[in-house]
Amino acid sequence: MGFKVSALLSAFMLTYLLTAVVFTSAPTCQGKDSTRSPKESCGIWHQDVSNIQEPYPMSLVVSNPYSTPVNLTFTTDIAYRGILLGAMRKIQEKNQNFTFTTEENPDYGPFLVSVNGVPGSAANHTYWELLVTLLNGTTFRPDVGVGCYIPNPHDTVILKYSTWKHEEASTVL
Ligand code: B12
Repeated sequence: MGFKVSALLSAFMLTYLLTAVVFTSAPTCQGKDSTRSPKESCGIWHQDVSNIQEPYPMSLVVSNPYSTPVNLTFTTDIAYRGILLGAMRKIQEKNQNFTFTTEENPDYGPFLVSVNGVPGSAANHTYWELLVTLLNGTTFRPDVGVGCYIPNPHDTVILKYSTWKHEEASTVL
């Protein structure tokens, strides 16, 4: 009888000890994570925030020689490496005196059709030209449209109501 009781007690103690060992050596969050990528822990993906970049400022000038005033200037913050179209939408949301429309081109994305109610016209050879003045004062004509251009910090983007010459339409513009 005494033997049975001590055997039972031993079995109980063994179970107790084994349980403790199993639980303490189970992969806790910290234990296992040290061998994993720092971004992943306990099956949760942690964003590496050290790499997130701040938005930056840019300006937008609407330039139409047939309007008064000729130039209207707007400013906005643009998401890190955000596209010009996004900045234009932000400006449109916040300013009553800036509106624009685009038309989707199957090859090149959005074509800027009108600004502040003034549309370009194939018949009159008019269009909204996209120009950019960099912080260093250099002005250039991007070789992509509003859906692809990624403004640099402090860019001044100019939407200029312009005309194109007939022969230009047969060259690379
Ligand atoms: C003619 C032409 C224009 C004319 C179109 C006038 C017209 N109604 O015919 C005008 C002067 C308006 C023009 C403007 C621009 N253009 Co352009 N254009 C061309 C060109 C030389 C020929 C297009 C063509 O007639 N194709 C034949 C017809 C039958 O095909 P289509 O699909 O109907 O052509 C239409 C489109 O090409 C569209 N279109 C023309 N340019 C652009 C630009 C963009 C971004 C979009 C979405 C559509 C578009 O207009 C054409 C007529 O409807 C091409 C280069 C080439 N050799 O192909 C550049 C080209 C298409 N244009 C280009 C660019 C960059 C522009 C501008 C953004 C330049 C600027 N910085 O202002 C602006 C557009 C601004 C805006 N408002 O969105 C680039 C596009 C590259 C890209 N990946 O985005 C190209 C490829 C030249 C280049 N630099 O390599 N363009």
